[in-house]
Amino acid sequence: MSSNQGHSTRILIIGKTGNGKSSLGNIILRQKMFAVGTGMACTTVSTATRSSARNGRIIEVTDTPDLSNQYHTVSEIQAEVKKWKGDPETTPDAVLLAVRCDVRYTAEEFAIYQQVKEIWGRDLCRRLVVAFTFGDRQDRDLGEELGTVCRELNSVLNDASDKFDVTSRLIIYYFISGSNKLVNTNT
Ligand SMILES: Nc1nc2c(ncn2[C@@H]2O[C@H](COP(=O)(O)OP(=O)(O)O)[C@@H](O)[C@H]2O)c(=O)[nH]1
Ligand SMILES: [Mg+2]
Repeated sequence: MSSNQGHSTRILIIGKTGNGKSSLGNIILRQKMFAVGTGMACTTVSTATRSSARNGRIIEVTDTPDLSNQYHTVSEIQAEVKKWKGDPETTPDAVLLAVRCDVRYTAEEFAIYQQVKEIWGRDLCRRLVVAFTFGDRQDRDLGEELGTVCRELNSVLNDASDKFDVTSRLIIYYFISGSNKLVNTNT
């Protein structure tokens, strides 16, 4: 990840292949800068950072591969997560965990999230935002849906102090209009 340039906001997107990470990155940047997968193909094979300027602020988005597809040994996973975290000057302001809201959150997804948290450390939680994707396929009200989520997803939402959003646009709005601090975009 490149170094901070004054007002830049760094956003890291993580999660399972097919959960819409690259699409989310493109929404945030408002440009098609990340290749979006089709069918079962997982296009994102390595971490990539793209940026765009908005209201005088640089938004830097890092798209990542699915750790469970791309890496097989614990040390490979540790090295990748440490790369994502960077050093204190370059650590992302927000970590968006892409979770589909139209299908069940799986134990496998939870396990990989826990692994990331263990390597990154507790500091991950204050940067964490659950970015629900596939909102267009969800016909129930999200608030209602969240009342019935599984224990694993509840635990992730707890870690994120209930910072979640369906489109990510609001999150970015707060970043560029506010003081670069993470706030609950749902209030
Ligand atoms: N219906 C719908 N499809 C989506 C959404 N986000 C992504 N997709 C589709 O899901 C597939 C995987 O998306 P991609 O962004 O590559 O996911 P990634 O593997 O997590 O990077 C692509 O066919 C996208 O067009 C969404 O919010 N709604
Ligand atoms: Mg991708």
